[in-house]
Amino acid sequence: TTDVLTLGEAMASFRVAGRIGFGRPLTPDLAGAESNVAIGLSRLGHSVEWLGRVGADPFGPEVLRALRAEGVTVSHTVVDETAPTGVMFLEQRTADLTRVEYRRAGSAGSGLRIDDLWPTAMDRLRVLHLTGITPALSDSAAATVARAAELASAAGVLVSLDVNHRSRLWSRDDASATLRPLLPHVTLLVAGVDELDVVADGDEDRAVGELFATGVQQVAVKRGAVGASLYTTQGRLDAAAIPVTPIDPVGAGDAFCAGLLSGILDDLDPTARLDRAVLMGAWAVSTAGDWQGLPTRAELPDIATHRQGETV
Ligand code: KDG
Repeated sequence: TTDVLTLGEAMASFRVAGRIGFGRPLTPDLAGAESNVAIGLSRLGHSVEWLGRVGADPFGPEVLRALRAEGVTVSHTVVDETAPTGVMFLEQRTADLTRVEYRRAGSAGSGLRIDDLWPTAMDRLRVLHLTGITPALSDSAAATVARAAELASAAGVLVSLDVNHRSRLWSRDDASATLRPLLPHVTLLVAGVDELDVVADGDEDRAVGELFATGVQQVAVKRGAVGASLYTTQGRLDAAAIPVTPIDPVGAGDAFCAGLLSGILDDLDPTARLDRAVLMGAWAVSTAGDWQGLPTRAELPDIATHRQGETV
């Protein structure tokens, strides 16, 4: 059985150290917020399926190969013969500043549609993980996210939504108008501290109260290098970030989500759940790539227990 289903667009990403320029080497790799979460969960030992569409170009099979190699199920993924796999470019300007350029309008991934959900998709599932990126891709992708959320909540599956606002894809107002109607189906809401206003109004306390009033049961707030908070019906918990040397923060939020969901799947209490999320975030920040440096379950605690420069 599959514990977690996630859906979205997985892309080929091309990274450059420094600025993009002719003659500068680009390194191709797999990117995509939902596929990053899927890999994070798989490395922690959970069974996870990713659903999406890729093109029949050199990138599509490579995306699927990378996911399979990470133990992620891709058996319902559609290969679209008529549209290209989405592509993105990442300029790593400094250790903690990365600029992104997308080429994903009209991509295969953005063609995700309700028919791609199969009738038994929610059966025996424990978690459906969604992000605010997928609904930004197209009307059909937004409709698919909405339908998946409805089907999952009706089936008693925990629905997690990471707001993941991408200003290069849509405005805050558009994101608000599309994401707020999903909230009655959402169990766990994850947001950066500056993203809460996409889904609720007022300061943090009020926003969290508003989210709980829609039926959300857990709210995780990411504060980058400061740490994170988890609000549950038992109140607010704070965790400091683990001090690490930043190498590449891209993917930290996805790793955080994977840690939180892993804690939920393992029935950890809220404190231990938040700790696992923070550990995962620290791994992502202090290793290169979106997901490449994520830990196995056995390695997970090492990031908090080593001394600087220590060889383990
Ligand atoms: O969270 C990391 C993602 O930003 C990256 O992998 C690509 O999904 C992506 C996006 O849309 O920015």
